[in-house]
Amino acid sequence: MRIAIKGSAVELIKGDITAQETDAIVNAANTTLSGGGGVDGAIHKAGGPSIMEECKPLAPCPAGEARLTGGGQLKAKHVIHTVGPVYKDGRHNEPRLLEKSYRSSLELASKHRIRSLAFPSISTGAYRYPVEEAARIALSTVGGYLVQHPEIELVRFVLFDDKTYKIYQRTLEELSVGE
Ligand code: AR6
Repeated sequence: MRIAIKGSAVELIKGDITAQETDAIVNAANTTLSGGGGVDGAIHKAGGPSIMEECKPLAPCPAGEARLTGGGQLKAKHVIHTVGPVYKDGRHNEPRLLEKSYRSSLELASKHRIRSLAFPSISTGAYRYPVEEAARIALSTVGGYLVQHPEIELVRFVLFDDKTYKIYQRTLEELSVGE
């Protein structure tokens, strides 16, 4: 699925973030930036050890912030590492932190002339954020940013499983209708 926002595009695909050829891919990291499972493990495995070396002096990265490294052996030239909130009950600032994590990643992209980037569904794996709510925050934050920042040409969400893809699709349809 693809929608236009002014001159830019938001795309949803099912797939593996490490295979993307966008200028940057976004890592769902943790504050230590020292690797982990899920997206984080897959990116370090596919990108090789240089990414970890570059991460060391950039840690810690508090929830909501983002850091930039090269892409090592990945097709993407850059990796934006961001840390989403661990979901407790939705009353511990989780929505604001998740929004901040998308926004910080986009701002870092703008600053470094990154034109296209691919996001995973931040916080909805090990960090247990409910996907419906996370999808709404992810898509509305990105949509709002693109309206103001035409320098970003493409934001692609790379969803790993059918269920997550379908929820993002439904949410994007609802948000587009509501515009
Ligand atoms: N490509 C795209 N999406 C993926 C991939 C992949 N290769 N692998 C998993 N997903 P998670 P979080 C999906 O747990 O919730 C790490 O250990 C996955 O199915 O990667 O932000 C870090 O070090 C889910 O939908 O990120 C942190 O400690 C989504 O990506 C912690 O996990 C996010 O799942 C961060 O947890």
